[in-house]
Amino acid sequence: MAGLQSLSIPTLSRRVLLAATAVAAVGAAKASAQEAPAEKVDISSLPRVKQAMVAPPFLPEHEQVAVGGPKIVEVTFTIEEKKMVIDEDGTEVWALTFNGSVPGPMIVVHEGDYVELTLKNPETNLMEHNIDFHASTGALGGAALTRVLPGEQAVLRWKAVRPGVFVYHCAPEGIMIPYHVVHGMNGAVMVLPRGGLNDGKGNPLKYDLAYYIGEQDYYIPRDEQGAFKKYETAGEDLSESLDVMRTLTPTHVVFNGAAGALTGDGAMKAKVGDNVLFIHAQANRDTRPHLIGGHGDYVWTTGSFADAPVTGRETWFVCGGSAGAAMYRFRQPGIYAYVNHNLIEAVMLGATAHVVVDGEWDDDLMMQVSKPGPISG
Ligand SMILES: [Cu+2]
Repeated sequence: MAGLQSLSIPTLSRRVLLAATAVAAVGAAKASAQEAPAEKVDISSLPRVKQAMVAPPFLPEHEQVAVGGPKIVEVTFTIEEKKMVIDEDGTEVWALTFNGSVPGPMIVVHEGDYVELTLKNPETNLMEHNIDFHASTGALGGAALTRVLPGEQAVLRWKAVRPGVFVYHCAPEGIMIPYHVVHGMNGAVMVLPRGGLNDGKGNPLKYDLAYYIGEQDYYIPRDEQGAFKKYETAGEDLSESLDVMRTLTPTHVVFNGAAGALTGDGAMKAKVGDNVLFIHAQANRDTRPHLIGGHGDYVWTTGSFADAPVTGRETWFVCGGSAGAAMYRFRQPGIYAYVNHNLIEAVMLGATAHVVVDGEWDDDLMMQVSKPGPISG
């Protein structure tokens, strides 16, 4: 532990982060001058609901259109430092996780609701952790208020004032910020408009299914022979990991924690006619989702539901440190590959998922006019 602590850069990084916060505070003051003063809310009068977290690629049970007024949505994350296998060759990482999954579970609320998170860091863990919610406002996204050592817990409440899909991640201090993020400690929140999604022209958009894809870049150290190294405990890879991270060249780019996690038995499922919402989060690195054989009918490429979605996209951009959402109604059955369309990352580094779609084939949309055979003319 002493070794881990001494490698952080507390003073410098805190100054940089606090300076950034001060700039943000000035911006916020300017913006609020143009807005109506916020109504005082009596928190104690709001109903409380517990949201049970589920592992990705699934979303917790939720309504698309809010029922009733604002609520306090209570969620619990238990931090787990755990060894995970991340590819078919048995490559390992000591993942730092919220609730044991990479990415962490998705939280779904409506604009105007409050998220009340209990963050538990069991004493069996070795490191300090916290959480920065990009959807929240103030205190480094909550990171300054949620620093928990092993054996501690903290409770953070924040108001969901911006509709959209947003990343959250651990952000302890200095070098530990990227280290924790590239060891899996990130996830996403969806803040739905109270009336549900819409096309920006007043027409509601409902999904039949929703899936949550967390893209993770890993930087696994190699030994002299070029084989990926294995370690006995979480954090033991720190200095070697930092050397690989400095190259900015990931050894793995995967969906839901491991290459192949969303293929085969883990593949996403849908039927022809289903309107499927795909939420794609990347806490650290730019990406470009593409559904091979399909499209993005409606795409919130920046993740903001305050903006109208763009339509009819082939590939969309999700910038590092954000989440994006895309909706597609499946027209044909079959196995679709959902990829990061840097195809080197998709095929060689692991960023491929599958969607298995049942239903009737439509010859009008596509047919094989003749099978491959000898050239006849
Ligand atoms: Cu952490």
